[in-house]
Amino acid sequence: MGQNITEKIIGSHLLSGEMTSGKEISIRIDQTLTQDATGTMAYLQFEAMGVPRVKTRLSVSYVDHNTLQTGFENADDHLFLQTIAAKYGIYFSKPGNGICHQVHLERFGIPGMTLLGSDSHTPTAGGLGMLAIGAGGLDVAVAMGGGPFYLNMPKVTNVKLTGKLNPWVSAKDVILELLRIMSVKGGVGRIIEYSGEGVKTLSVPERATITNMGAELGATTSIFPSDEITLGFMKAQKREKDWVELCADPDAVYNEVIEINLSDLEPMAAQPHSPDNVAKIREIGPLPVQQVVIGSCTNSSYTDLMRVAGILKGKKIHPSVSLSIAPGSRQVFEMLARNGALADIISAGARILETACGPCIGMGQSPSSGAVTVRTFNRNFEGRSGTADAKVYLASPEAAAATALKGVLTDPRELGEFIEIKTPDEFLIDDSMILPPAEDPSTIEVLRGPNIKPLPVNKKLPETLKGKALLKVGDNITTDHIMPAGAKILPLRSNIPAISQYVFSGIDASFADRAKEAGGGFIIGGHNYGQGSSREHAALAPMYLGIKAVLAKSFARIHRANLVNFGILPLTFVDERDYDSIAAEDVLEINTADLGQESGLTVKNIAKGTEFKVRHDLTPRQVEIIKAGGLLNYTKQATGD
Ligand code: MIC
Ligand code: SF4
Repeated sequence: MGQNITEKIIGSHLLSGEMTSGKEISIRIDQTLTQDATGTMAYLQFEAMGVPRVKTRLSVSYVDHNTLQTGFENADDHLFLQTIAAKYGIYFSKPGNGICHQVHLERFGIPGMTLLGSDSHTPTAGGLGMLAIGAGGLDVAVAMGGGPFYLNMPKVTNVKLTGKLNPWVSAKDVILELLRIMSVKGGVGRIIEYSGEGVKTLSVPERATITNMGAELGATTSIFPSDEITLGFMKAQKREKDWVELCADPDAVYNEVIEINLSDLEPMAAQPHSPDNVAKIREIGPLPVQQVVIGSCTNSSYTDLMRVAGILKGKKIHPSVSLSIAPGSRQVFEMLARNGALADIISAGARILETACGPCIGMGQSPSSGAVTVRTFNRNFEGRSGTADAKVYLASPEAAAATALKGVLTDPRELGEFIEIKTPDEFLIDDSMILPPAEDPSTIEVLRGPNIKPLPVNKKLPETLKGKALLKVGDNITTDHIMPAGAKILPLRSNIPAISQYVFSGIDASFADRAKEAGGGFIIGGHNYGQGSSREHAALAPMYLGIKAVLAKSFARIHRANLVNFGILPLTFVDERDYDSIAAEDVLEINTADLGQESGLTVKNIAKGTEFKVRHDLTPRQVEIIKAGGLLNYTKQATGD
């Protein structure tokens, strides 16, 4: 029987288990990436493992999230990251060099290889035919130390693309259409594999926009074939020696197939406050817009910004709109500057930001109260922009630029003649802001400013967990709800005692104090609890506050793995009606002696005098991790340290 691309790559990297969907497997990781907001923890964890040098083929540490330096904290973190990278054999991409996923696509991604990144949009490299997965920092640290990456073998969903995008319809519209079809939960436990005639019509950056936002489907990753188009892109990056061809066998089988005819698509937008709340722009109706932001790892490639420049050329933005643009990488930025496109953008009235995540993670450019903001990003969760009542719409760069000119949400087809932009035959290559590791590690002193606090340690799992249901939340709670980001909180990513004060602060500002006072307790969640980012702080900080278990209807993959890594039990209701029976403040008791049994656990609701069953679906290995109080304790136990 023929194989699909997923099976080919997993098969050639398989270390344990069988490729049967739902079963635990482990794979060898060729490359890792980290970004600064998750990286400091990942490297502290790597350091704690005592491995002298990374064992991957390539590991890169990027600084792109916390680049707004309003105090010493972020700059301290940058220095720590630079020195620890030099010491342990890791390449260091300096702040200003670009967003991790864009730079990795340009300079490092290799078809057929595996990449594990401490950022949920790591699947961007799937646009090159790489199996690229987002994970918590601790999983990435283990991979850097040469350890396997464990996951449940996903189902493979084949998205068959036919036809060709019409003028002014964009790669963003392809993934918005898929989000409309599948929803933010639809990709959970799945890898989305693209095939069909339509693939040939999409450039690598377009494919990367699509695989990037596969994260919003909840998918493990998304992947395109590696073909002539991939070769062309890699040639233009002077990396053709790394190219290999990779496609599914003609008789490959998939768990499910979805067909999208590219010719049928129209410009769309995701409306507040979820990436799957998708509608056609022409049907959303006249919507005055106060802000437009173009950038992020989803849509800030050279071709994206050249088209934006072409739309803006010789025109001025609408007087009531503020337009900000952040190029995805220094390569893109410098090319725009040299060919004059940047001048067209500036002349139209855009505010130019540094090449970084910036507004996407609430680092500046928060909109005004109640504003409508149209962004080319991948997430529009409530409050993520830094303005609690802002309304964020996600759309293509073409739609964003048209909107900036008109002052109302605009279908780019209204712009008239299409602006054709080709992928260049040669990109401008200058890797001088990517520092190679030191040849002699003993010469490097790791610099730790006062913002870098030691890792908190967890205790072994007690036999009885007793505490209050500290908070009850609904479906689709994001990691932005659990552990908010933004300019004020992000600088505390290396300081768990300080950042834990903000856990759930947008939902219930008293949460952290109540949790501390009660000596910990439980969180009650709905479906898809923990969707969104890979930030392990959404597990680590609750752990620090004494949270012992989360009882939810279902979990998002990365967050569930992070909970396990930090010794917090992820439990699901056997009967979802039991969710309704719990009230906030109820005292619950769970006996964990049966953790190893298939039968699940019993939860006593002391307040109500009732009891109900929950499942944990942990593998035997995960049971041991939870019992030890998390993966670090477990690894130390296993190695006898
Ligand atoms: C995000 O887009 O939410 C982030 C910031 O890139 C996160 C990582 C983080 O929280 O540091 C992600 O997507 O994993
Ligand atoms: Fe950065 Fe935004 Fe991409 Fe996350 S989604 S990596 S914050 S640009």
